[in-house]
Amino acid sequence: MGKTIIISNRLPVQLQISDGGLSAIPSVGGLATGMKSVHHGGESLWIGWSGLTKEDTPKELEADIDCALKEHGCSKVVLSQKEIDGFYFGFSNRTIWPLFHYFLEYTEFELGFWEIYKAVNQKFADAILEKAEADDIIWVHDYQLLLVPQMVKEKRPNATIGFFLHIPFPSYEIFRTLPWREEVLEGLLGSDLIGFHTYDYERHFLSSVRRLLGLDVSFNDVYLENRVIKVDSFPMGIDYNKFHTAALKSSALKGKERTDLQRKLDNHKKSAPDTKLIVSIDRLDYSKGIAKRINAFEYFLNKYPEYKERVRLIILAVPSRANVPQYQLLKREIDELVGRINGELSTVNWTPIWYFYRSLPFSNLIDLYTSSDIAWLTPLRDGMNLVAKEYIATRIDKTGVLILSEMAGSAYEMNEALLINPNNFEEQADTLKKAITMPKEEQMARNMFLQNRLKRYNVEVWANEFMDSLKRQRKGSDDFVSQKLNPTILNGLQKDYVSAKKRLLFLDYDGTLTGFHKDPQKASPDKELYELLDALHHQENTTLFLISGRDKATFSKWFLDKKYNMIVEHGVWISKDGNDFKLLEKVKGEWMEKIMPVLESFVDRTPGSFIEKKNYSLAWHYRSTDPDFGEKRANELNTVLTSLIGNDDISVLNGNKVMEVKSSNVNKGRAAVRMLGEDNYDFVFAIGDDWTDEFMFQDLPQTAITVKVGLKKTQARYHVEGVPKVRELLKKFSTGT
Ligand code: GDG
Repeated sequence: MGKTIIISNRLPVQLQISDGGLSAIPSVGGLATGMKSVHHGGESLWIGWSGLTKEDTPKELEADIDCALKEHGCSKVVLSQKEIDGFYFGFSNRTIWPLFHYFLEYTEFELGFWEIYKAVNQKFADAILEKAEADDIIWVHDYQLLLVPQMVKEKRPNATIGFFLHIPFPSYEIFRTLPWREEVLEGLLGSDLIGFHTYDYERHFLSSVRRLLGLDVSFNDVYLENRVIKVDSFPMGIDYNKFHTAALKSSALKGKERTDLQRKLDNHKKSAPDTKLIVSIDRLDYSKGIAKRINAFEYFLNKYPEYKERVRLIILAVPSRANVPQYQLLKREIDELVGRINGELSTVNWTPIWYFYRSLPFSNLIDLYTSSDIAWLTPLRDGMNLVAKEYIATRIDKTGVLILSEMAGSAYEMNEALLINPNNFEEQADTLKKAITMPKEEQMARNMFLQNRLKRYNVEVWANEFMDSLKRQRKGSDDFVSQKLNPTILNGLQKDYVSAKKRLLFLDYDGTLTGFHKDPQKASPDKELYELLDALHHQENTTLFLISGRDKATFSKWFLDKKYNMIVEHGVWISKDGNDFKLLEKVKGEWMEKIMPVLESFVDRTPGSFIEKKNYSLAWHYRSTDPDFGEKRANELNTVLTSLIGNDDISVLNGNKVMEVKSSNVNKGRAAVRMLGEDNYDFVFAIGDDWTDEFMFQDLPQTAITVKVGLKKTQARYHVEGVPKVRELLKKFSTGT
């Protein structure tokens, strides 16, 4: 196994230049800590931006910077101020961030930002391509690098690539407003594994993939022509021990050993033992709901005035993205709100809100967590929210109440917290009261569960689970159920073909010889296909059958004068040597009158679907419907039909975006076996793409060469990737070269 390459917008080290000297200090952020188990020793490389623009990097320090980064297993991507403005402050934080957090009103669709975003993503991809070797594992992080997976995959189809999104993935209705939505999805689909914090983000993503790209999705697998992509949720944890141990250590410090902030908090608690401290910590970002929280606090104090002078809200807002206008406005709004409320409500002994607009050292963060009776976190939308988890981890005596927004990803795992809707002030006011008056035993009981969970599913487990899943995904694609028709096998098959005395070929049509079309009538054969079929058909000692679920009128139109042998409607009709179709199986058709109205009612209720009436079967096509809706209706129809047909001799076939009702005694397998019995064949070949072809794969003898088109589970011995590969294979047979 090769090395691991991690890619994120920022490197996990801070470069500092002072007095012409250089230092590189490891960051303490969640991601950097989480990746420790993955990024260690000489087996891993982290690629990202160093934080210094090209303009800010003194030429004479370039080599030193590379050297300092190398010591931390890092390699830099050089970005100019213009690139940072367009890529980071522009597309990442003025388009993707607001859009993915459901702030459509703040979302800017600027072509200029998009162009720079693409170019910078290419820079990151090139940096990976320069360093990556064949068996390396590549893990790309977050919304700044959505296009990188595809850019790497394009050049290195065999690379193993994972992607993790740290922010929400919005619902289809929001995502589809993005002018470059297809490119973004395709960028992500360069990955082999795509991870999200929650199942909801995962299903939103899958829904967009189906609706916008029309790709097949089965459970959490996305099927491309030549590979399968796994999509899964991996809720990110924290470094539990780090926070818990820091809290233990800080509580053991005495007098002057304690930090300044801790001593001030201690004094405050001593002077007002009944006052409850409520803390909230976030980056200053509109998604975190800080302004709403302050308003809700005022609402609470007005609704329950008895708590005036008995509670205090500490707000730590960490400066963030100050170059983006929306953040500057938010800063002003919060400054004004805090000023107004403190101005209106303060007394000689009491200021309702303590507001810090800065970043504090880790030790002070611990002081705030451990000294606060309540943590109140009200994001309007948050991918995960690690602060909620950190607060719980620092509660060494298990007391403390966490009030958490339902809109945070972490709310899914933290059911024992008091969950609130941040837009509901009434509920928040009542919840604050509940938190203030919650008995210690209840606090401890709730936190015991939370702590156990956070301890178990920590950030290291998160990173390892993602990596294990990515490795499994890579292995999985190597040993797929059927064997891939690689060049060696293909050459072997060709040899057998050439030396065979009598050959029998069964070729399915749609999805095998030609691609799908929304209107089945438009999927007519092209010139290349006719030439290929002619070549096979005219070969000596070769019996070729087109075998399809199609109706005989269409196939007569397309192929009768070509004199190819044909079996249609899954085995009901047969035509040989250009003769008219004859019944191959005795079938009843009376049931069709009863089933037709049922299908018609489904057509009425499912826009885009239609019925294809064949002589002995009825097919309900739903390829042109909304994919989610179509699947739902197909399930419904399946239930209705199976209850209707009971023990009758008819059955329902679920094909590729089509449900077909037909006589049970008819299928492609039965038809193929009948043809096989007509002569002594020593080379039998069958190829097809959907599960109606599985009957052939099952029923033909073991010696037959059976080939599935696509990557779905199959009874066939081999698989090929798609229509172009099928044609290549048949060409090899037809030319004998
Ligand atoms: C994104 C997603 C997702 C905060 N103030 C200080 C400080 N912090 C640390 C906290 C915590 C981290 O910053 C903030 O993490 P969050 O998860 O709360 O939020 P985002 O920064 O928005 O992160 C988020 C996350 O990615 C991970 O996937 O959870 O949803 O938006 O670790 O402790 N640390 C120090 N001083 C501070 O003043 N030292």
